[in-house]
Amino acid sequence: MSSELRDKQYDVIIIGAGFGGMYALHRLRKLGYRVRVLEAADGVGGTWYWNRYPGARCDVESLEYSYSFDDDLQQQWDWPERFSAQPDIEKYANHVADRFDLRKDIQFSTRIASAEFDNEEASWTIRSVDGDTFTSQYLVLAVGNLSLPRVPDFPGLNEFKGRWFHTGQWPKETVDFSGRTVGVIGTGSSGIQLIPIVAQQAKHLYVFQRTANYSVPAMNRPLAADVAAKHKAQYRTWRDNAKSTPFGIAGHAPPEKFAADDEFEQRRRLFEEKWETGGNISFLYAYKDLLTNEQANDMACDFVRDKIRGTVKDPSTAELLIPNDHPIGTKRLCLDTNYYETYNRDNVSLVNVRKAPIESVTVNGLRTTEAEYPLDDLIFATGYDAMTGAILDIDISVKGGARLEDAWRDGPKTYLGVMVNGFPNMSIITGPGSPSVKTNMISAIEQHVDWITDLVEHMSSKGKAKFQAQPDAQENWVQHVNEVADSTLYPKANSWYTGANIPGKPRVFMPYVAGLDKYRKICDDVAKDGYRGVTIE
Ligand code: N01
Repeated sequence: MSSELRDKQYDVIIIGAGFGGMYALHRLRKLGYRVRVLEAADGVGGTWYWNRYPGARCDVESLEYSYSFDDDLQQQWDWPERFSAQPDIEKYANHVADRFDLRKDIQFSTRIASAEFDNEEASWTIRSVDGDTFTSQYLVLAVGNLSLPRVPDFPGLNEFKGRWFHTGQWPKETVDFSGRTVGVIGTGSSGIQLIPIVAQQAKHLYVFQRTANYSVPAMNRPLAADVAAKHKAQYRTWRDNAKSTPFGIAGHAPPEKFAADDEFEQRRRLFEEKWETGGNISFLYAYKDLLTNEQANDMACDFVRDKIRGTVKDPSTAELLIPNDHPIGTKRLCLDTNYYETYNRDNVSLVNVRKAPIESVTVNGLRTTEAEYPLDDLIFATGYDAMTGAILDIDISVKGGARLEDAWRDGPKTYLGVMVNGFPNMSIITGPGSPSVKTNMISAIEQHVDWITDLVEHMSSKGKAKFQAQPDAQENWVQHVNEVADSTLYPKANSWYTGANIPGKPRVFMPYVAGLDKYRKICDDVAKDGYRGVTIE
């Protein structure tokens, strides 16, 4: 065997150098495993590497949306703002990579095309699109939940003579929109953050909206030194408390009252207080039944609708911005700074592409069934093939056996969101069927990586070669995930949580919404029971 080939044999291959892949590398390497991370980008950060669009900012407060595994790191790192912007989060990811000397085990600019498991050898063979080959006993997919951007299939995009961008693949160079006529398609979290910033530069901004979305103010501000110091003095307690909450966030106490416990005026006061506090968790924590009881949810919707009417001066624009097709919070509740206010600017027009759908991109702009809009620049804030897209973008198979794409033809099936029957020694960080996107992602990542690392250690200590989910354990888990979702209002929205944003994608509710606290307990119990539901051989 050539030394080059030998060098490419590892205990663990991790795909992705975002927050999941970086922590998995750190943990597994510290235990003595030979680990290699393969990353398509030329830098670390995952979603925070790619999402450089103007206004990109986290919707979880930075003192909580950060690693908890190292005390010195959390004490020494200073966040400049309450909700950090993309450049600061990317800076943090780079700091972590340098501080823990991660780069030497990350191969950048390496996009993976396929991964095949050989049952005889108990090993994975992983191939890059450039033809590099790697082998490993274990494969860890840390590819992210929102990392396969989706550009709708409008005819004519190739002929467009202006510039076009997708929020999730934003260029590194600053893009200047001064003096230009710009179109934005999409009013999800990305569009809602980007629109107020682009509006300040553009000569004119057209927002092409198909579905109105709920948004609440971030009330972002610089993080005062005394606030950070107070938090840091109790950091361990904060982190421990976060573990026993559904969202993996300690800063907001779970609500105790039902919406109907309060009279109209009391409720309005509470919603107002939450609105002024800022943040989506704050708002959704107004009452304990906002996401389970339609009447309670309607009360919160009405409050936000009145806020929109009170902010947007033109009544017909306000009505168009008012969501009416889903309960609040059943799609990711957007967090904004001056989103609704932006529609009071003379240089911003809201175009209803529900009523007159987009037909095509033209040489000079965008055509709907009603009009053509001349544009210099077109921005797609059109989202992602979420949760399964980046996994299935890799051709994952077992030699002489199944392909993951076939196994998931009717929707993803996992055990605990972590592993898949028929695909041994493969684990997913924050996969479908885990709390993932319904929590503070970094809390979810740390829990997953720790659990997977413990499983690998368990295998090593017993001299075992392979693990995989048992079929009945997986079926039961999928059923449980669905039952929990069905006990809430989440399935009432056509959201990317269900795959509804991708034409032809099976409709399955993908995240586990019982809460990270309950999920953590289940995973701990499974491990204590000798990895119940997992075949280890
Ligand atoms: O994507 P989305 P996103 N014609 O899928 C529209 C996270 N995130 O990138 O609803 C016209 O939510 C589509 O319209 P409709 C967060 O979890 C977090 O904004 O399908 N319009 C919708 O308005 C978030 O949920 C942060 O009718 C079309 C928009 O495009 C997730 O990422 C920041 C269309 C897509 O919205 C994804 O958010 C940013 C078409 N053919 C993102 N196709 C923070 O941390 C699509 N649309 C704050």
